[in-house]
Amino acid sequence: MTMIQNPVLRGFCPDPSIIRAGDDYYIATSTFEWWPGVRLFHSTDLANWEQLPSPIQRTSQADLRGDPTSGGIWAPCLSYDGTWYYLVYTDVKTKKGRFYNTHNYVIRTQNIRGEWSEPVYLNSIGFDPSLFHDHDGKKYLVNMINGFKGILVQEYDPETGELKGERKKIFDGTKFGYTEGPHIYHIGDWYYLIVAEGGTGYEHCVTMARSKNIWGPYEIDPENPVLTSNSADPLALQKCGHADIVETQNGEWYMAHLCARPSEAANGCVLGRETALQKMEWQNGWLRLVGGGNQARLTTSLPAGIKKTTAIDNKFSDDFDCSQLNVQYDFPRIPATGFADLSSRPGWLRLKGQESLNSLHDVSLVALRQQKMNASAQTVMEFAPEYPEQMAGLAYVYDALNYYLLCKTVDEADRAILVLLRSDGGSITDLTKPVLVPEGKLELIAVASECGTVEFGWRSESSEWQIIGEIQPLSLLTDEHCRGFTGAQFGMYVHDMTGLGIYADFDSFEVI
Ligand code: 6LW
Repeated sequence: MTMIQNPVLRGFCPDPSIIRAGDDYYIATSTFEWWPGVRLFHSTDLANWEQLPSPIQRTSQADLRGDPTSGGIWAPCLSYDGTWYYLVYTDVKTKKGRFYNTHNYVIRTQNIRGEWSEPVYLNSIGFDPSLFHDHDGKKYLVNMINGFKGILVQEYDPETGELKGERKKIFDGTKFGYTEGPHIYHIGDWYYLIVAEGGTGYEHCVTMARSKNIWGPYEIDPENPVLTSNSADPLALQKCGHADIVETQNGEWYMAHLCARPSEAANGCVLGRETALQKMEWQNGWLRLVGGGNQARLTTSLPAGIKKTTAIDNKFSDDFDCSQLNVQYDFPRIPATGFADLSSRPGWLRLKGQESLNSLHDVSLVALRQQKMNASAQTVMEFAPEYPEQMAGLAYVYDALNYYLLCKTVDEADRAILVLLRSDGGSITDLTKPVLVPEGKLELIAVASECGTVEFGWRSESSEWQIIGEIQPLSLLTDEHCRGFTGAQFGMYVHDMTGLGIYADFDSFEVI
């Protein structure tokens, strides 16, 4: 690989924020209502990225219980002042209608792989906060104002943890509108303001403005947008926008930005919004794509003078012979500590049943984001339900309202059965007649395809695979259908609506 292949972070990794600390690069992206709310990745060559533990580890840092679908943590901003790493983030409590409740917090650490602080509340006036560290040591909070009313700046005092002094709107946005995702940089004589505009859909773009003074006035880049998508090419990255920039140790510049790879067959984005990188250069005091134009590319040049690492295999296979859950998993709204256990039955993941998947509170689901259209998820499970209100199996899910469930339960006559359900916007349909299944281990599989479909199957120990139900459309699990910001995920799931807290045991989970 002689180029960086985009997207660098595949499947459900939107709104990237990028920093460099010495020879190390980090990107933070958000997971919305999915705990832990923020994904953190590390790289030394910008091409290969490894996921690290999230800065958010405790519910005192983010309480996502009850958050709406695609609410929760939006667009975190990672920054580094040479001593402290900071993460500012919004917890979106409501986003319907006109009233957005968007609480902004900051946490910090001196060891990015270690423990982060308790949060300090900042404001709630708009989302996409970022922290800007000026050369003179001053720090500023920058955020959009709800209702897309412009970009707000206020000084932040790291000693007291409080915002102080004047609160000033420094920018109204450009003609592209929906101004959000602001970042300020002090480069040379200029303060550069980079924002996302056009809305986080197919019109998304990155625009720029500059000023000699942080408080403005800001002069708009005459060639905006700096980055956008080639909507005429179905194979090109789409929805490109929401960006952050980083300078390499050798003085080159890269832009990390949001992108998407819609599937025509699925009628939208199953993989959600993702993260890409573009090599940039300065021309007459403005930032431009290397090679010209403003359309995001599927490949971009590697950084000069940096040794390339070997590619990380993105096949996922977990046999639960471990003491901690893999950092790549996420869980709806709550950490897994209360319902997942690796010690009761060594080599197995034991999940305790709680509420059903359409709850916004306590759901037992261990999920992994889908990174490519041709993907299959497989698990081996043991589960002995006693009531029809108890169910466990394989979930293929977008959010609390949109999902497929292939689950074992019992019928009213106490017979063990497999059911295949679809929830579309919260309304649930049986996709097949219940299938009687034997005692013991069950293997469950979901096979998604770039043809825009998913097919489910099962087998018991030593028997042949059997298809269950008809082929189903993937359009159910798209950003467009769900009106969501996340992406499709596969997961291991159990619910117990009796409140008895039955558990299901999983011996393996694989997504290839
Ligand atoms: C994100 C913001 C946005 O915070 O959507 O439409 C939000 N734009 O930049 C969720 O990704």
